[in-house]
Amino acid sequence: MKQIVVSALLFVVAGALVSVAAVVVVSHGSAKPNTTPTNVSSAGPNQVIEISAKGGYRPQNSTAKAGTPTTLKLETSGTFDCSSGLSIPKLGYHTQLPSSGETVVNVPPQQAGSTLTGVCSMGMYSFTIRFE
Ligand SMILES: [Cu+2]
Repeated sequence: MKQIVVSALLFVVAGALVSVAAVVVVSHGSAKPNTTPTNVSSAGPNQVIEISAKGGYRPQNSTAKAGTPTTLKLETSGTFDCSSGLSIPKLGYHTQLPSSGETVVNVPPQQAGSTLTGVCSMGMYSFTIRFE
């Protein structure tokens, strides 16, 4: 009888260890994409930054090169919320993005250490691009 209790306990402990191992593996797996900026690419002398708008902006934070002409591509896909009403105050830019499509904003070269912020029409969603 005692032996059954001991083996049941071991079974529970083993199960807990497997769960911990699974959590460690999963968290390591998801850590990588966050550190690699995949939404900024170069196209000849320009750089292209891609941001999607739907219930907010993704990614919320981007890092791009300073002193480089920049093409900002805003992607919408079935976007019917206020993130389609976009302002980039520093550029004096305001637009209503189509519910689905791609909108290009040409951004002149920015100074190192500066940031560019876009906000939705209600000021509740935003994205920030940092130039380095
Ligand atoms: Cu909003």
